[in-house]
Order: sequence, then C-alpha cells, then structure tokens
Amino acid sequence: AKWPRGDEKTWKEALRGVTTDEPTITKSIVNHVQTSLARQPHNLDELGAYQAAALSVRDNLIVNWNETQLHFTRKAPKRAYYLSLEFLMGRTLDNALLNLGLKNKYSNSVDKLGFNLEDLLDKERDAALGNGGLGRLAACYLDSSASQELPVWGYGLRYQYGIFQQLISPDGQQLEAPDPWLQNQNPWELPRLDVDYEIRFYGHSNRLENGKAVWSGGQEVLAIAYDVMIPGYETKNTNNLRLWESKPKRGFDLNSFNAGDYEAAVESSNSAAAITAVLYPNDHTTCKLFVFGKELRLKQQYFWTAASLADIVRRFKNLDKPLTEFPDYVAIQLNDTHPTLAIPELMRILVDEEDVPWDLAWNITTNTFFFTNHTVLPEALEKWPVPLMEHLLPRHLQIIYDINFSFLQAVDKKFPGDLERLGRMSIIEEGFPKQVRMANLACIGSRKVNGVAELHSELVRTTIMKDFVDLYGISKFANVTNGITPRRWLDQCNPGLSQLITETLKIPRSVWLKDLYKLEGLLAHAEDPAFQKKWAAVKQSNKERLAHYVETTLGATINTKAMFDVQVKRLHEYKRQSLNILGVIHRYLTLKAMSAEERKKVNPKVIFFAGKAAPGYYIAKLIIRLIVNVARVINADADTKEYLTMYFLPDYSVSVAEVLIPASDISQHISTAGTEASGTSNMKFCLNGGLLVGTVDGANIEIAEEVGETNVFFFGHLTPAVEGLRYQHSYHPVPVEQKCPALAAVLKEVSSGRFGDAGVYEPFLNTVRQHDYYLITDDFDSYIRALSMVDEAYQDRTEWIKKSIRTAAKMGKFSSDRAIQDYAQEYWNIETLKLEPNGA
Ligand code: T68
Repeated sequence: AKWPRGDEKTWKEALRGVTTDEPTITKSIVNHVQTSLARQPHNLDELGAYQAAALSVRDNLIVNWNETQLHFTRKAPKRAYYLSLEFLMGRTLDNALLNLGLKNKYSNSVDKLGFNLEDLLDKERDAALGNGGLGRLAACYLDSSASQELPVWGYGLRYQYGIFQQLISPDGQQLEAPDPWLQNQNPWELPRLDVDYEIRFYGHSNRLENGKAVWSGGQEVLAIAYDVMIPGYETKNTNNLRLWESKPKRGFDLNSFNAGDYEAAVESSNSAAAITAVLYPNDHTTCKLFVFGKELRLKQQYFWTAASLADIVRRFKNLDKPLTEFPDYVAIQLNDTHPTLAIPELMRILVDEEDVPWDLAWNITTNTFFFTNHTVLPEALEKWPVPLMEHLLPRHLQIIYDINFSFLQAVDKKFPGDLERLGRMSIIEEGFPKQVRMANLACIGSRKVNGVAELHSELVRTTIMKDFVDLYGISKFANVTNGITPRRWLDQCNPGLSQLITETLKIPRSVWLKDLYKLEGLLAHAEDPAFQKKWAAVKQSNKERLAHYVETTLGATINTKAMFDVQVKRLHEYKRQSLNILGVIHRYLTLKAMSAEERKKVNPKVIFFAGKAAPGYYIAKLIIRLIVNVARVINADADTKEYLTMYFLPDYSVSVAEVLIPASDISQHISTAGTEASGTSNMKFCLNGGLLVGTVDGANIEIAEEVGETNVFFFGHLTPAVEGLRYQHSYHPVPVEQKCPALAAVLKEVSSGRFGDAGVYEPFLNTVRQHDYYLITDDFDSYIRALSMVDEAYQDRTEWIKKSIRTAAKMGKFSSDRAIQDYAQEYWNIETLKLEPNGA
C-alpha cells in the first residue's frame, strides 16, 4: 500500500517500537519525571518515581495496543466481547513488566535512579472495580485472552470509586470509606474523548407498524470511552478493556442558568455524572429493602450495555456486511445477568433503527449472546420491578413483553395447557409489583448457558433452569469450570516458587506459564529430600513476608513456625466464616481446658481472616465484629497464645491476596454444599502449594479429582442432603444442646460475654440456633474432625510437603488459559490472531 502521508523515511525513522534497551528505558523514565510530572531528582519521591516508571511502561503498551487494534481492524476476524459490570484488576505495573518481559531492565534502571522496583510497585493503588470472584474472574479472562492472542475485548464501567475501603473500628465494627482510586491519575487508561455515544433514559415509546417503535424524550447522557491496555504474556498482542464514563450531554441547563437558578442549572449534569460514580458493593443480593439507589443500578446496567452495543454495532457496520452476518463476526458473553438488557437493546437497534424484521432480528440476537450464571442462591437472582423498567426504559419493556409473548406461545405449543410451567418460565413474575426475571430473559436470548464448575452447572440444569432444559434440550446448558491466571497468581505473587519450578522442570518459565499442565513434571521430584527442603524454604519465606505485612499493618508479631490457616473471601453466611470462628472458639476452649504439659503437644496455629461485608448486610457485619473481638481475647491469653492466635486483616484486596495466598499452609473453603458456584481462591491457594480444608462444593470437587482426595481435607454434608436437613430444621427442630453439644458450649460462651459485648451477638447466634439455614449445626462436628486431621497431617512435615508439591503439580486444569480456550472453541467460535513481532 502507498504510504499515507508525508515522507515515508522520516516517519519510519521516527516511529518507535517497544523500548527494550536499558539506557533508553532509563531515559524514558527520566523524561517522564521531567516533562509529564514536572519534577527534578531532588523532589522526586517514591510515588513520583512509580508514576514515571508507569508512564514509561504505558508508552510501550500503547505502541503494541495500537498495532494490535490496527491489525485486528484490517484482518476483521470474528471477535468476542466480555460484558462485565466488574473488572477486579488489582495493580498493573508488575503484570505489564512481566508480560512485556521487561522486569529486569526496569528494575536495573530504577536502581540506577536511586529507587527499588519492589517499593515502587507497592505505591500503585489497586483498580478495585469489583466485589469478588466474579470481577476477578473477568480480569483473569482478559489476561488469558490476550496471552493466547484471541480477539477479545472487555466492556465495563469506569467507576470513580471502586469497592469501599474497609476500616475496622476499635470495637470491631466494619466502617466504610470511599475508594478514590483515580486521585493520583491513572496511567493505565487512555481517554478516548472522541468515542462517545448518546444514551437515553425515560421518555415515551410510540409503537409504529410491524413491531417497530420510536423512543423519544426523557434524559440523554453521554458515554465516553476510556481504554485500558491488556498486554498478553510474551506476545505483542495487546487487547482492550473499554470502560465507559457518564457525562452530561450539555454542560448545564442554559434555561435555568439564564434565569439565575445555578443550582437547577447543574442538577441534571450531576445526575448524569452519578451513573458511573460508584461501584455497587453488594454481592449476591439486590438489596430489596432500599428502593432508592435501585434505579441508579438499573441506569448503570443500561448505560453500559447500550454504549457497548452501540460501539459493537458501529464496528460491525464498518465491515460493510449485511446484518444477518452479525453473529459470524460478533459473540457477546454476558457475565451474569447484569448485562441482560443487551438482549432487548440489540433487538431495539435492529428493529427500530436498522429496519430488520422482528423474527430475523431475534434470530441474529439469539445467535450472538452467551450467558454465564454465577449463583443458584435464590436471593441473588436479579429481578427488576416492571413499573421501574417501564419508567426508565419504556421501549425495552415493550420489547421484553413481545419476546415473552412469542416465547410463551412456544412453551405452550410444546407443553399444551401447562399453566404452572408457563408461570414459572415467563420472563414476567406475577405479583405486586410484577417483576422482570433477568435470568429467564438471559437464557431465552442466548445460544448457550453455562455454569462455572461441574456441580454448579449440574445444579443450574436441575434447579433454576430445569424448565428451560425441558424446552430447549440439554445441549444448550453446559459447563466451563473457572480458572485463574498463573502469571499473576504464581509467577508474580510467588517469585520464589516460580524460580524453583523453572529450575526443577528445566524448561523455560515462559513454557510452563503458558501450559500449566507442565507442572506435572514436579511429581517426579516429590520424593526428593533436597527438593522438598527448597519447597519448604519458599513457603517459609512467604510466611515471613506475610508476617512482616501484618507487623506493619497491625503491629502484631507473628510466630512464623506455626501453621498458617487462611480464610479470605467476601463475608457471607453461605461461605460460613461463622463456622470457622465458632471452630476457633472451640479450639481455644479445648486448649484452655488442657494442662500446660498437654498443650505442648498441640500444633501451633495462626489463623487469618479477611474480607468485606456488604455495607447493609447486618449479620455479616456482626460476624466480623465477633472475629475481631475473639481475636482480641485469644491473642492476649498467656496460657494459649503460643498455640493459637488469630488476625482479621482489614481491607482485603487483590494486592493483599497476593501476599496472603503464597503464605498459607491450609486454607478454608467451607460453604454449605451446593451454595458456592465455583470459588477461585481455592485454585490460587493450591497453585501456591497450600492445602485445602473444604466442603464437597464448587470447584473444590474438581480440585480433589485432580490432586487426589488424600490431599484434600473434605468434611460436611453433601448437596443432595441439604434440602432435607433444612426441612428438618423447620418442621422437626432439635435444640443445639442435643444435636451438637460441642457447638452449644461455644454458643454459650459467646452469649455469656466472654468475648465482650454480651447480647450484641444474639441476632447472629439465633440464626444458628433457630433456622440454621446454612447448616452450621449439622456440619460442626465433622468440621472439627477435619481440622484435627489437618493437625495430625501437619505433624509429619515431610508428608505434608509432599502433599503440597503434589497439589501444586496437578493444578494445570485450573489455568484460565484452559477456560478461555473452552469459551473460544465451544462458545464464541473465534480464532487466534497473532500480531507478528515485525508488526505484520
Ligand atoms: C462468584 N460470584 C461466585 N458475585 O460466588 C463464586 N454478584 O463461586 C465464583 O467462583 C465466582 O463468582 C466466579 O464465577 C460473585 O462474585 C458477585 O460478586 C456479585 C456482584 C454483584 C451482584 C451479584
């Protein structure tokens, strides 16, 4: 092709590639210190040095990102889009350096400039645009997509404030503070002020002939794109995560302004900016009690899906292909029901704006979307009141009714006269008010539906989606077991172990980090005492690193010779941190009852908790309070503190997880059977050589299948028993004293005020004593037995280390690379498109 403008030679000499030599790296950092930050060596602090290094790395990412986008545009492959309301990215600098292969060079450069790279990495604020597993999964999937050179974009929201900062008050209560993560600027995004779309809310929809309508009036706001570069590991391919920010369409209301009412003049612009102001901190519950705030959440969902779809349709239309070919070029993955409005929105675009006949539009739509379910908990299934939807999105409600009408006709054709079935399957739930069932809509509008671990997918098929399986057949309902990226969750967070693995396997790190099944090669060394010793030494130094972190944050000194037992995840009754804390109290009471001599035989243990509770989740917050106050009593008890201490680490985050996970000897994944869809931290702990104590739930089951049941400490009732036990609790309750005396003794101590605050914990204790929906009383004894087996196993340290090696060695399946391949092949039908190093 002809050179587009100017002198080709001049351009080509001036265009830069990725900087890879140390002197140029150093120059580029200093250049940013001087010009981007307007600083000098004498007033450059660590934050400034971090920013300059980050800006220099960003320059490199942008070069690759730009070439990748151009290449993809030219080649026009089918693309997949991952729509997620949450991307829990954590920090970026370390990951970018790893993926670019520039860590050593940058380390040397900043060294010469008088800084230490590890200290600079620590200056970065987490991008915490997510609640937990669902958001972190999206982040791992972006890493794997880019690393495997797949044309995948993420679409999300650019919240001004991420998940709240958690503070713990002196009496153990969770307090929330805002997370102004953009305060120091964010070098990892590129504002695309030229990429904007108008998004409408409210107004009226007037139906025309043949299914079309005109939606007008109401409020219009602008969606502005911010692009986040997603580098692949050891490839030039750099994908895009596009986050939308809301902005008023016009600066302010000129009429009010001219009338002198300045407050009214800016009001509507405030309401536009509010849409992307803050991430909703509720996981697993739609917070039914608060009617306010709900509308804003629905606004977020529509704003984001409408902007993303407008962008996707525009990109498709640039290809100059008929709209019937849309599904040959576009696959859209719905991360939970949050983006389900994308289904009626695509229908609206096709029918109202592109003049596509309804049936054809429906065909295009149902061949484009794929839906991942992340929970079967009934309280977590999203429903929106019809009146709210009618008010905010009048056209979409019409479309949903039209979809529902033909859908119910099809159901009635297959199951004539089965009114109950129609009632269950309808997108609209009858009641006051009527509600839109988003999971039904997502299922009806998608090609395939998947769960996130084998057991969970089976529960989807047999419980919440059973009627839909009867209608569509089983093949629409499949499984993709979750995965985690080994780049962040082994190489970055555990460099010592990564190094040891590379020298043991005698293959380059880049090979096993891209093919995690290669870890199986470690099995051949499990019996080698020299290797065992090195393996144990890595764990020990990670424990010391964690101890140092706890010392600096909480001021506590920790016995790093003790076993480290960790439970870190969102606070929720179904995850049963309650079982853990009640178990800790049981252990404490048992220790207190022993003689000093007896105690000496006990395996010393340090227990770590961390996790946030949704701000409105009263019981979860009480459980945090109990954990903190029990810790205070236990840690101060001279009789026992040598053998048992406990810490609640405030403000759990991705970067705190990166310190905690590699240090764990054992971690707890103890949800009531059938409630944890998958879990992903279980995979992270095992990949770092930690063992699991857990229930037969979620991905725990598949982990045990891989590593062998002898290497996992399972306990508790199984999923099929849960329903019957709950029935018993309701209709034939047995007092705790009778059913589980050990637990009754623990509850009594808490009630008596032994851990302070007598009375405060009653509402929580009553959940256990009364309905015990999560089966604490049923699983307690078996849990305590499992913990004794853990203690026993830990006494034989060599055996333990072997278990640890064998566990890590068998984690290949849980790489998110495998999960993404599965999505790419079985769902999206997309192919690798590599950007060659020379840019071809
Ligand atoms: C989690 N879900 C599952 N939800 O609980 C976990 N929900 O088992 C699974 O491993 C993980 O998804 C990945 O599949 C969540 O994290 C949320 O955070 C959430 C947020 C908003 C609304 C509902």
